[in-house]
Amino acid sequence: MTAHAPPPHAAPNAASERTERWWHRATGYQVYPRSFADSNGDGMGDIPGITSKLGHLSDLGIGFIWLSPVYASPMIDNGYDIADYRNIAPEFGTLDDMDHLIAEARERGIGIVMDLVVNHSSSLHHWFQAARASRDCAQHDYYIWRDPAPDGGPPDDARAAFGGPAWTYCEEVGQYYFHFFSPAQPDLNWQNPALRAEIYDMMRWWLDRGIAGFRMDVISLIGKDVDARVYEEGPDLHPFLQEMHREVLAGRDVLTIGESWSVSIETGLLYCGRDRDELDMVFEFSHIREGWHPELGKFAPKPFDLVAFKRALFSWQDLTREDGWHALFLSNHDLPRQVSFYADDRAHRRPAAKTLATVLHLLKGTPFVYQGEEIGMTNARFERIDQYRDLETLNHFEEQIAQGVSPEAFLAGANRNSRDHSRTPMQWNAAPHGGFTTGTPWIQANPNFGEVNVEQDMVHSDSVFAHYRRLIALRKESDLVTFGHTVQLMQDDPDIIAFERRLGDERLFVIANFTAQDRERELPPELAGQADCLVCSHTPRGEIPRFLRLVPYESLAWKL
Ligand code: TEU
Ligand code: CA
Repeated sequence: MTAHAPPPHAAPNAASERTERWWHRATGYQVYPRSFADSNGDGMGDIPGITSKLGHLSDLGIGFIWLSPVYASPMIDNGYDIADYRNIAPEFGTLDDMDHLIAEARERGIGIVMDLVVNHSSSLHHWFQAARASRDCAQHDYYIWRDPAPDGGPPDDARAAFGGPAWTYCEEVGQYYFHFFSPAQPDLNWQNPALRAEIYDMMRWWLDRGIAGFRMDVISLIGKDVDARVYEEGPDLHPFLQEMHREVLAGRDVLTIGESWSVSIETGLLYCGRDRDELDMVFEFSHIREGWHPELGKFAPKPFDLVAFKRALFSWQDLTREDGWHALFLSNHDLPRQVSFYADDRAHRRPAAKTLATVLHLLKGTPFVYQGEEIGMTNARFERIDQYRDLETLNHFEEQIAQGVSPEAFLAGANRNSRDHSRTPMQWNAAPHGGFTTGTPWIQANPNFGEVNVEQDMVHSDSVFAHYRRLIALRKESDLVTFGHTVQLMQDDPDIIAFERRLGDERLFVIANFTAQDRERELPPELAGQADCLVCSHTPRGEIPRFLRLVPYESLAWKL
């Protein structure tokens, strides 16, 4: 058992028939290492930088860090292309730095959840270097190879997620290899038992170093059948996850979160149902995809539809009412800044940032905060494509310009939804580059760092950080917030999110105005009356009125 884990005891919610686990009351915090804190002035965030900021994270009250990849990597996809699973990228530090971070975090009751990227490796991994040199080595079959089509072309016309074909030819062996992402990220062949054994061994090696669990990158791809052109949630996904549980996770009090872009309410409990012995929770994206254009994708965003967003979000609250568990998030390193995407990052930035938090943190599940979200960091608004760094944005730019999209139209989409908005340096103070580095950052800082930064936020009476701290503390104290079930109200209201949480005879009522105008709503008569205002974005209100008038982006939560 890890030091940060309190002893398990029975959950107060009899309906769940589940033992309480340490992560039920914990809030996660995602660190994107290259953009968090640079300790040596080379412009690149690093592990000693993270260790130096643990005070900030323990003030916030988080229970664990999800650390995006820090392993040895050529960084074609910023570390989601791993060349050595048992080593640290030199620009981020050493294994000793990592052990030190694990120990220092544990001192503060914070676990470290590592990113596990095992759908693919880097093409520079020694397995792939051997595999591409000869068909006769054991590692050749660690990857997915197929013979050319009769005309010499690729086996089929599958496209890669970052643009171009999903198959790349390799002269030395006269075959094509499959890569769901870039050619520098060849997919591992999970059908090979020796490969699976290597992965399990590596996972045990990390757990034995004292980490608190894994976030599993695109885990729903590992059971794929490329010949049937089934990639997501393929036939072997759940057998492999069960095997991984038996071989690695059983008997260890650690947290596992799987990332899946395909999981639905039909398949959700297959991953995290009580009797499945697979994962603890999944990152699912139905609410995120609601903000994307249905045909043209993320770089052609459509106006935000709150009703559709609520439908997606609350369908998972319903799904996990009796079984399973929900990973709650609006932001990560692949997504734009939430206050810019869902609300207002100018006139109403602080209240909007708080109100997004009020809603997410008062739902049932384990909430995740992405670095900088706790001070309301915003999208960057780049003017030129050369200010972007992300291969997804750059490759799609090339493809779409070739297809006749205008650069201005593409940039407008990228300024709304590129992955780089979440990757600009963390804004600590008003020093150059937001205090992230004394050198030149690998990607330019958001020019608003003078106004939006940790130091500034803390002195403000209207602090976003203080609001997050309050919400995170409330989850630790309150069984109602942790285990209560969720009942949505005002489903069809295009401007308001409202819901109740219920546990025994305790009730929490949450309401939020998602517009930049005042909104008045009549509330159900049984809610009106004296209540305890636990959370508010503006000023507390002593009782719940029959007719509630909310100012722009105001949110409130009362305990009845
Ligand atoms: O992302 C999964 C994934 O499918 C992304 O390509 C996603 O569709 C895209 O970012 C949305 O714009 C994971 C990691 O989170 C991401 O950073 C990696 O690039 C990707 O896997 C490959 O490892
Ligand atoms: Ca550095």
